[in-house]
Amino acid sequence: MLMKHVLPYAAAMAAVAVSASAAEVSGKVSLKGTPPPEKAIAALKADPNCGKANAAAEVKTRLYVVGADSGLANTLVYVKKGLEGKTFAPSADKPLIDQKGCMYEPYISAVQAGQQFDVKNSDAFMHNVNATPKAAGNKGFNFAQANAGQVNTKAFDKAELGVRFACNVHPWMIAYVHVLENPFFAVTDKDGNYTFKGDLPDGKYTVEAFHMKAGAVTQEIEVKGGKATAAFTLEVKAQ
Ligand SMILES: [Cu+2]
Repeated sequence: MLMKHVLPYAAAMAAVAVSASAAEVSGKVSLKGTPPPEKAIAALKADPNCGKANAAAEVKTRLYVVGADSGLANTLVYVKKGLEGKTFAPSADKPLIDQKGCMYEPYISAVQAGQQFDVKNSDAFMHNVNATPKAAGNKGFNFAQANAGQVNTKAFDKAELGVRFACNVHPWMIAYVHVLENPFFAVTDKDGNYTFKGDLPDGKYTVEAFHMKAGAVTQEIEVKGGKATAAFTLEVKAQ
């Protein structure tokens, strides 16, 4: 008698939980064409602090980082259309933008509008963090981090692709932070793979793959039973 009532209820709750929170969109971004070779950053090596911090390493630009099977790293993949009128509370996760060996790590990152992120100096000398968003409602900032381990927490209020971060002490230090309206986004890993998960309802969406150098391409996807996969190809742009 008891079992008869309890089991169907438990099964129904499990089904609800699956459809409401376990959507997963994944795939790979590939690069077509041969990118120009990345350049060694001579000014970094010439700087006393930064040269010492990278004594053993060759440090290069990261304009096109390509991994296994032409997979393109550092590409933002995000739901661009299909969620109009819906709002999503920003994640409580705080991504880290680090300054290590006179380079920003990661080079490309992504947050939701309103989501806090940490900016850290892991070097034992000063950097300054000069962020220059362009979208109305986004405030820029420029502060120094003099000591190793210093962390400042920031957020941007409005969606904007490619907010530029620079260090004026070390002009080669550049990073970009993408700010998205919804939480359904990811940045590709070293081999061009991406996955984003969350409370994305079944349905049709326009998803965009966006790379700072190779540009953008969009694709219509359908999330069915909480799943979708989408592969993207971007092309090397003429310099
Ligand atoms: Cu610096």
